[in-house]
Amino acid sequence: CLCAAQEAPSPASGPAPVPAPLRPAFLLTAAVHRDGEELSGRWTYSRDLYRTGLTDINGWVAKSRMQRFRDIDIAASERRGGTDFFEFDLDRGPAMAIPGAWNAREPELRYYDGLIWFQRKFNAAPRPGRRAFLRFEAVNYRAWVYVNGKEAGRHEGGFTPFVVEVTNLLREGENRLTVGADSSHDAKSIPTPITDWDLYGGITRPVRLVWTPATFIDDATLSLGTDGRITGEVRLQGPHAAKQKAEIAIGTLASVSAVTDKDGRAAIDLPAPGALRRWTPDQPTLYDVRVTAAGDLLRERMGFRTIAVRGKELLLNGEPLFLRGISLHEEEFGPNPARDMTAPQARALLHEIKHGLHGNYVRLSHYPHSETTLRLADEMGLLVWSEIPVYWTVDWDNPAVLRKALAMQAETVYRDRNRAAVILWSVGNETPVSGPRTRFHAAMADNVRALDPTRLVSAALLVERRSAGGKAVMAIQDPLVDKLDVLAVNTYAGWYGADTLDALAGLDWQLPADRPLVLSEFGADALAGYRSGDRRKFTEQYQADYYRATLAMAGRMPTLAGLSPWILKDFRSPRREHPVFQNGWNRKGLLSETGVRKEAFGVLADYYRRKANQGG
Ligand code: GCB
Repeated sequence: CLCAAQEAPSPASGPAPVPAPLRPAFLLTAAVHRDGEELSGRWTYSRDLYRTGLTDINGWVAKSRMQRFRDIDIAASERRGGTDFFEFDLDRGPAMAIPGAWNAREPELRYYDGLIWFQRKFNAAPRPGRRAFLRFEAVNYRAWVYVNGKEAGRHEGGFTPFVVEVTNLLREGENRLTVGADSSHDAKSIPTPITDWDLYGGITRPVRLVWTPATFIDDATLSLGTDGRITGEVRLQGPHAAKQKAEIAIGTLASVSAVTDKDGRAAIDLPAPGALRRWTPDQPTLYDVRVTAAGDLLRERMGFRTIAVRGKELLLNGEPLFLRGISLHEEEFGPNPARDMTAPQARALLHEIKHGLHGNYVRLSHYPHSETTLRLADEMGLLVWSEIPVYWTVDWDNPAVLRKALAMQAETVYRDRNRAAVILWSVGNETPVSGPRTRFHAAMADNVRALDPTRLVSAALLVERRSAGGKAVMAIQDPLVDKLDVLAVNTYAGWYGADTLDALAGLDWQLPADRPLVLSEFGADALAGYRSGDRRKFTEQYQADYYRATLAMAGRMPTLAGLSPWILKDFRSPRREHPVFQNGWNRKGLLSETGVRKEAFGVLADYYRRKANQGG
């Protein structure tokens, strides 16, 4: 939870030293497999653009009248004569489907950017000997959570889960859950308001009420190392968390036990069983992992594989790997995405990558995608690049902002480290080089390595174009490369800037020879169905020719280990307002917003089919 992050004055010289890795108080790993219920469905709401519900002017205006989270039985008050005065009534407010961004739910909320209060009533009596938690998969961007009028927790960060304990807040019968969701971003938020995607607001992913025993298994993680051992940790929480025997079974292949220390942690270490089938995109074998301790049972589905770098090669299970991928925003097919990614929608998108494009890899940009998507990547066999929205501009000099980034990163790692699909943690996207910026990213790289030494670290860097001896030279001039296992660059030559498509053949790429390179982005807009006889920008032909020229250029890069062009499908972006071609959509998709394939889709699919046949 980022709620504790305090504002501190900006020092003159870059962020403060790296704080210890931040671990959320509760993780409830594999929440979908736990005892509980989803609080999806119709939630009532009340807009609050002036933030009255949070403002208490010396107990004057808002306190008595406008604080939506108060546990007021307005109907009873009205039966008594209606003389009490409230300027809210969430029981009779309009309703919308949760999870989902409000922008897509009501036309009048399409561009609403601010605070909305949501209310959901549910029946849940306290259960003797059991603990109750609310786990939010994502509220964009800040959340205030109240149960029966009392604050249960707060969170900042629009794409990572958070858990609040509500054991002592529940009452017999009807309970009132009120959530303030604030979509506004500022110079100190991550991301800032300057992005190229829609900053959808609201309770965008599921909310789950989870029940546990008093002492319970909060987290368990396992991973296969290049030394052939499976290591990990089980973590209990509760009054009897210490000195408990934890038993871990990996399908029917192996079982092992360990005893928790005084903090409720038990380290796991066993040789990989001989019959273990390594997870690969072609054979994404997952095992049922069962952890028992203190009378609690935790179930997970896990794959086991290794990922490493050897010189300019990427190695999956010791074998060279070429990443045949594409970038993806979290937007389902359709003209009005609400970012409420359901399993069928996520499956359809990943299916296009895996079977339409012959891909084995997806860059989940520019923020952690839904847990549903990550679990499907594991199941369907798609390797994943994961990133948090440290994007373009961030307040690099501000230690409080760095702390937010590190916490967001920690929440992502703890959420997804059991997904075999995830191989890369990225620490930034297209951030202009400067001292404070590089120190900020370096702190993130150190943090993510400390949190998860089993995966690779990368960042999508800017490429510098200069002229030397009459030639155009493309080079990475970025001290951050020292912190990265895998180099990645975004390149748009032939789309932005003066280079023609024919010029791409003459670009001279000067790249470090000792490290794998991924083209993390390249792309060109095309309006689906728009064609012309010539090479005109925004036509399907131009985009297809652009792909041909860029793929040919990529073929000349000796360290190339993968591609994730920009992007699978058109996505909403308020930055893109060309009145003919864009109208609020970034058109670099290989698919239109409704899923229609553009010509370039076939170009990339052919390229990947050939690569796959060559074993890459
Ligand atoms: C980029 C950004 C991506 C944009 C894309 C574009 O480099 O990383 O977020 O959407 O370019 O379309 O310009």
